[in-house]
Amino acid sequence: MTTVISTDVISTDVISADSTTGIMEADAGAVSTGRVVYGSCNMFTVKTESLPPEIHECRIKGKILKTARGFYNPLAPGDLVEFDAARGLILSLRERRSVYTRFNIKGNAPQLLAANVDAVVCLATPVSPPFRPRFLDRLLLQADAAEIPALVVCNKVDLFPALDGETLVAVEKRLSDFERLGYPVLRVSVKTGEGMKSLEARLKGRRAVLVGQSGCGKTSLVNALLPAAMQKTGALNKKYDRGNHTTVMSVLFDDGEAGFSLIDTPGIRRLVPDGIAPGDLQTLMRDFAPFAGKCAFGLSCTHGTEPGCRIREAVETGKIHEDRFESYIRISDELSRRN
Ligand SMILES: Nc1nc2c(ncn2[C@@H]2O[C@H](COP(=O)(O)OP(=O)(O)OP(=O)(O)O)[C@@H](O)[C@H]2O)c(=O)[nH]1
Ligand SMILES: [Mg+2]
Repeated sequence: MTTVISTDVISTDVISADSTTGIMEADAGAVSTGRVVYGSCNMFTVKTESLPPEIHECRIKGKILKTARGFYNPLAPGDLVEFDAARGLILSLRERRSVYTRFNIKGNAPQLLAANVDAVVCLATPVSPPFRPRFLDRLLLQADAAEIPALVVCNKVDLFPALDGETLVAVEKRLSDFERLGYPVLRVSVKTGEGMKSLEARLKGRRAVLVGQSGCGKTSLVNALLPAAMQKTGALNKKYDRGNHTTVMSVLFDDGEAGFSLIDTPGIRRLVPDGIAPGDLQTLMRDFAPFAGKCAFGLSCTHGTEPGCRIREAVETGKIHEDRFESYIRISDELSRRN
């Protein structure tokens, strides 16, 4: 069944395929290989890598394949699958080289946001919606835990003049702290085009997932960088100064010409880290790592009130931003409660 891809996707399902569904083992028929573009419930849109590409809608059913087990949703944009086009069935999932996930509290399982990506673009805004650096800490931590290179993109820099001096200094201080930690930080404006060329250059040859709060401009970025991918963008909800959750499912965009592809995701209000053991947090957070295990109480130090805590000392001497310490405490609490 060949169909035309609709880029104007409207669905109430936020990449929430039924966790009981799985992938049927292959048994017969002409097998093609394709990449998952998007999917909801038990229907996935798969694009072949042939020229010109074909788009097929496929179901998965039957026995759960090992690779799909344990996730809230069995497949994500970016997944490579074998499928039977005639029967519209996904037969098997190729091994993933990376997954960007978050922990889905309701489903009590990791939720796939994107698969087989080479970069995580963590999008932020100085204002509208407000700058939330601790949310960026989580997005970056998740990328580091998944060993996927991450970059911070601060969009809407055309709104910098609207910031009061104090807020501007606080935003710049945090952005330069991310740079100090080794994350590339790009300041861009989809509206004016500022910084967009250098972002494009960074994306060349990569499949990147865009993550960030609702309203920070993920879909606008896709529209600007891959114009063939005409997506809906939403005006900000004026009352709350935050996005309206315009995008409702993750979608892979590849116009075949740009030399890179992008996975747009729905705005995330909160990212609960996935796959991180509580004890690993201090070695995963880049600014904490040099001090990990060096406290008087070694790795068992909680960095609370213990004497000889090297981490608290690093916060006091400015080697760890106090906001990052706050992120650490909150994430550490969450991870401990779950384990
Ligand atoms: N001033 C300004 N506005 C922008 C810029 N980029 C995007 N916007 C606006 O911000 C609003 C939200 O943009 P979207 O692209 O829908 O944001 P999103 O991150 O995809 O939001 P969700 O799909 O809800 O997660 C729209 O009104 C855009 O026109 C920019 O660089 N400057
Ligand atoms: Mg969007």
